[in-house]
Amino acid sequence: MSASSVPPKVGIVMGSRSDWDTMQHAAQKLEQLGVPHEVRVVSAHRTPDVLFEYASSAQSRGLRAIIAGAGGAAHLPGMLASKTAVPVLGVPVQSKALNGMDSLLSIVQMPAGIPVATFAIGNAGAANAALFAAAMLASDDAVVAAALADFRKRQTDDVASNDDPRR
Ligand code: RP5
Repeated sequence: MSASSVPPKVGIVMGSRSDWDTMQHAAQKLEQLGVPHEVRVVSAHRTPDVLFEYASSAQSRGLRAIIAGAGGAAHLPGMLASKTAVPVLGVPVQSKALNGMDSLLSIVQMPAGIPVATFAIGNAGAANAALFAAAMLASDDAVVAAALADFRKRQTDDVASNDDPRR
């Protein structure tokens, strides 16, 4: 059974379609690791009712983590976290005006009480949020644990087999 034909365990949401260039790196990683996931555009300020519905149904739909990417005044991850107990992993999207520093600070600086795990700005953050979500699932999913271990081994082998930068 493919990862996309079973109920999603991870939700990938983003504030705008324009965030997909970044957030596709999270989707690709989950795909590679065989983690069932879904992808949605959910805007905190343009579709607040959709945000509330998404967050309030996340746990009962079986989501174990939500990866939320947004740029600029990036309140999406914090707002999601305020409405669900499902862990929210925030990805600051690189903005044009401030290179993503605005996104980073507005996601990472959550007041005490509602945590959002915050990752690096841009593509690396999106990829790492997916790897982190997989690691959360791996504690009780042997298939995901094996896929993650295999990914890390291949990454290590790749460096070891190409260790002369002149080649
Ligand atoms: C945020 O505003 C989105 O997350 C996006 O990064 C940013 C710009 O959105 P668009 O104007 O490109 O739709 O809500």
